[in-house]
Amino acid sequence: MEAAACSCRSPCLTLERTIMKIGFIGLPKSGKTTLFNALTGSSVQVSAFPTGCLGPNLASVKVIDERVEKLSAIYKPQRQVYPAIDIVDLAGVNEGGTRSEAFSSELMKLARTVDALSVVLRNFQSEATSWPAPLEDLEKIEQELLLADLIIAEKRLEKVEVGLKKGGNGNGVSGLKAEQQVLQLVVKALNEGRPLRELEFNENQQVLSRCFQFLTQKPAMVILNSDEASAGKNQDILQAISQKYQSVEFAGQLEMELSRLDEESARAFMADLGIKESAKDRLISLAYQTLGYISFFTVGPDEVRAWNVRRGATALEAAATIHTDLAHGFITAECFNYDDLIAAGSDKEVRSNGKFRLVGKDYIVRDRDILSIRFHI
Ligand SMILES: Nc1nc2c(ncn2[C@@H]2O[C@H](COP(=O)(O)OP(=O)(O)O)[C@@H](O)[C@H]2O)c(=O)[nH]1
Ligand SMILES: [Mg+2]
Repeated sequence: MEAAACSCRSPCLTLERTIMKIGFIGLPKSGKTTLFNALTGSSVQVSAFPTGCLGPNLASVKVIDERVEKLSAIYKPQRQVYPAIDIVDLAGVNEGGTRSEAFSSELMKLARTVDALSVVLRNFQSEATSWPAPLEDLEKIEQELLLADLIIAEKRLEKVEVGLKKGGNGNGVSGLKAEQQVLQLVVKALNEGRPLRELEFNENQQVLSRCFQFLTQKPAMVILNSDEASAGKNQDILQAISQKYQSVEFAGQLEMELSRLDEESARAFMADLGIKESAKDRLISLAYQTLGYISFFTVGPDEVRAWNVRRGATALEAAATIHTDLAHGFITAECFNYDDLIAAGSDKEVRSNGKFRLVGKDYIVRDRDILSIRFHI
């Protein structure tokens, strides 16, 4: 495919497509809304004191992938498309609730719809909060999530067992038995204090368990929200968290202030403070790691676009991500590597260097692959 020159101003259009939804969950006053503002450039009110029942906040952040920019410099496409991440600030649902009722059932219901949870831990003290105890808070949140899943699993198990006693309804027995078996495993693990993401379900069990949108089965990461003075000096806490979770430390308050500056002042401030990457970039890379996503690209004069698939996905799955028709009619995929393209300058050169390949549907896509799917209708 030769790079075609575009006569219009390039790029004409940039689009965003949501690829994942991340829910911020944490005890009241842990700084969820502050971080939400910092990461999404929003200005939702934050408060040291209970603010009553507010709805959850939702915003999208564009994943600015500089590789899309570099590819666009070569292909001069009509439009560039970036992935976007939806961030849900799950706060507000029970804002002001006491610690013993930190999470309402409404909040749990909403949390079930996200792809990954991001637990926000307070590691600062304010006029309305006690001395920070992030590890204790993490344990408390874990307990709440385990309990929320246990209630759902036990309730359903009871119903399934009643159904089985009644002999099921005809050919429904085997389905109920399979469900009973999964739920028994789930209840056992939860009673032992094990989050469901630690269980190794077979494919069928995975499918069954996913129907329940269990919270402890979701990929989870941790944000340690530290005060400015201690940020960067909490290795012991981060070390303890990293036994179980991918984590990152933010100075939320400072990040929110930074996000309100214009780009140039923010850059100067960050340089002064020795901050190399914005909170948004760090959260994005944490989310990719937690969800195990990699990027591949499609290129051409119409569109240069970054896509995401989970690590280990095949060319067929990548094709399905683009469009189901491409997967159904999959013939082969033309494949070359982003780094080879940048080094060579054009895909014509990549071809003549012998770095251009045709791969089959079982090919495991690598991060930075550039794919073009050949398919029939
Ligand atoms: N010192 C300090 N205060 C913070 C930080 N993040 C949030 N706060 C303050 O903590 C209070 C609660 O923050 P908020 O974002 O509303 O918490 P939420 O209830 O989890 O949404 C507010 O007064 C914030 O200004 C931080 O990183 N450092
Ligand atoms: Mg809030």
